[in-house]
Amino acid sequence: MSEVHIRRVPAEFAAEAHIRAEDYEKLYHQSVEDPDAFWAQQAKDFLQWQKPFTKVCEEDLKRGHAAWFADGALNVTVNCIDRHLPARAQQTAIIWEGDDPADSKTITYGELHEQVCRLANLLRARGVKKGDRVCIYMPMIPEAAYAMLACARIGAVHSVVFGGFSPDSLKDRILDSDCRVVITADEGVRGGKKVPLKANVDQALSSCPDVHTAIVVKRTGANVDWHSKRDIWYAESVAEQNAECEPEVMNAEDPLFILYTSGSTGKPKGVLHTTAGYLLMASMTFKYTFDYKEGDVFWCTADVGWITGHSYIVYGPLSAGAISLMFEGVPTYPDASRCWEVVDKHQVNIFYTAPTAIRALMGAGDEYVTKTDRSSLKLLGTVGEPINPEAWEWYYQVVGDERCPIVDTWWQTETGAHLITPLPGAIDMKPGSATKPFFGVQPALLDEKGREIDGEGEGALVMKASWPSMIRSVFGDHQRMIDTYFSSFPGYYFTGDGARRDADGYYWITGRIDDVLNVSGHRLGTAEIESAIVLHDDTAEAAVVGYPHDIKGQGIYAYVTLKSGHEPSDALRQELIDLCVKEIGPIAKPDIIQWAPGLPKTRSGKIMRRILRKIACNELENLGDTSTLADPSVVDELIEHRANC
Ligand code: 6R9
Repeated sequence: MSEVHIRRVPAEFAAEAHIRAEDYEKLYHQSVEDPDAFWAQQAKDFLQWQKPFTKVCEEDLKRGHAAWFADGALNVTVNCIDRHLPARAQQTAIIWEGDDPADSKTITYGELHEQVCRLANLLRARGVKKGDRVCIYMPMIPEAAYAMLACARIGAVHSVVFGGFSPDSLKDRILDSDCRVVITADEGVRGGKKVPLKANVDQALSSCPDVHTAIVVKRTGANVDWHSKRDIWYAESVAEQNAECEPEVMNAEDPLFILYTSGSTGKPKGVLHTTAGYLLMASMTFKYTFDYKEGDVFWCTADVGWITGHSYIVYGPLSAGAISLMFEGVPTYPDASRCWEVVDKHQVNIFYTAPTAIRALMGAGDEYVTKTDRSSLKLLGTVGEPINPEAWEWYYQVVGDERCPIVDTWWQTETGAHLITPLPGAIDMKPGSATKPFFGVQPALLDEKGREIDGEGEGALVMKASWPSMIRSVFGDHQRMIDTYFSSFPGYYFTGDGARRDADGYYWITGRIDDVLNVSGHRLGTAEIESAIVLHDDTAEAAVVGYPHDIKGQGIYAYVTLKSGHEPSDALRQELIDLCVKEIGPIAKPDIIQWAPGLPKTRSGKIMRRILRKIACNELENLGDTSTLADPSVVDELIEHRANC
């Protein structure tokens, strides 16, 4: 391994930080020695309760069970809005920066309160009750946050579906969680292009007869089809509603939201998060990982359709009374200076993005960065995939002028909040390492036999104890949650990632060890893409693997076998790509399709993905044992016709 360049916590930063090295050691120790006392204190400090809790944690990881603060009651929006009003009604809650650099506005906590209450009342008026599911399919506009919070206000469970997903994906998600109401917009705007959200909803809803209401924000004013029994305009309808709305009193363990994510098998799962534990960790990690101080402007570039947007655009920042910047566009539009121009325009102090964006901007050239000022920046963050040290150094030196610590935050949809991350005033950075566990988090590495590895080593990354924002269920299929996360290694939560621990106890995430791809920081199951490809009449079989991609981290490499009598062609290749886009969305577009007369299979018929991965990665010298293959000659054939990448 090349030598690791340790970046020390800058002394000036540490001096002002919420958590310094000695605090981290002490608090971490407390948090794992006496978790109940630690978390009880945090839950009192960070959250406002309508009914205090007397229980802290009940857990039995063997059954995948955890409940936190179970007899307490609170409302998330009281915590994210109402309790800030006495001091911050006039303070900005959300800065919105449109796709067009000329478009921006601010929303104060007072305005946020009014908007959320009006929409919550509208939902109630349309029959939505506590526990009902509401689908949100929106562009990155403030109404997306209002919609999430309006659900939380009345105890409805939101299911945000990323606006880049296709009508088919949207339909599957609406049906799976039985949403009866959809909140959307006429169109979205990203990078100067329009996204036909309402048309996608119309298409999806043609197969969702139980959806009785679609609330439509007018974003572009485009002409859209109208179903007068079902569709209502957002602005007109909320204007008729009362500006006050009594918050529903929620039990700590009542569901807050469902968010679909890809796994190694089958359709995406609806990860279910509950109220108090989720909010506590979103709030706490927001404050400590980003060392957020009163008045700082915080910008997370994620979409609200992903967990990062949930926890670090909406719930974390707003629960802390922070100023959260929401960006509608993309980092390269109008050009690769956009992020830094937005930083200067709104005097952003903390900037949080994905390695794929950093690599893309790095590729565009330093001058896009250096021509901007960026002196407002104090801290930088990354999330979504491992960051290669070269991109880390560029981010540190060119974007942050060697002044801003970088927090490389490891976590998942299922974890709700950061689990392994530097705390910037406390933990020295090593480029490429997510460093150390957050308070209360107890990672372990297991070998193939499921034994814990002590000290330095590499293995499957698991958690030995629950944490407040742990996944509680897979919506509609609790057993699937137990099977996916709690069965491979009984008594542990299994992350699906591999990791290495170095001599200093730092964690280095090595990537997924299951059949999940990470393409530009987006999770995709290989099985989902394969199912889309084999929907085509000409295809017999498909096997999808990842391969290293300079910008995306991983690219999608699909091996496709055609039915006999069908010939490969460029037109067919395009049809298969289009099918993936239609079934899943543009993020699932295969980068490479290799026609495969046969796939390497064991005698029992299992596809040997290990071999396909090596061929895709061009690691041909070390294919491992191929003697168990039913027909070893297919490997030579695949190598001979390997696609160039
Ligand atoms: C938050 C989020 C989760 C998967 C996770 C891992 C990868 C996320 C990472 C990272 C290395 C980091 N991942 N953060 N890998 N370093 N800092 O991305 O959630 O979309 O559910 O993806 O992303 O493989 O298992 P999600």
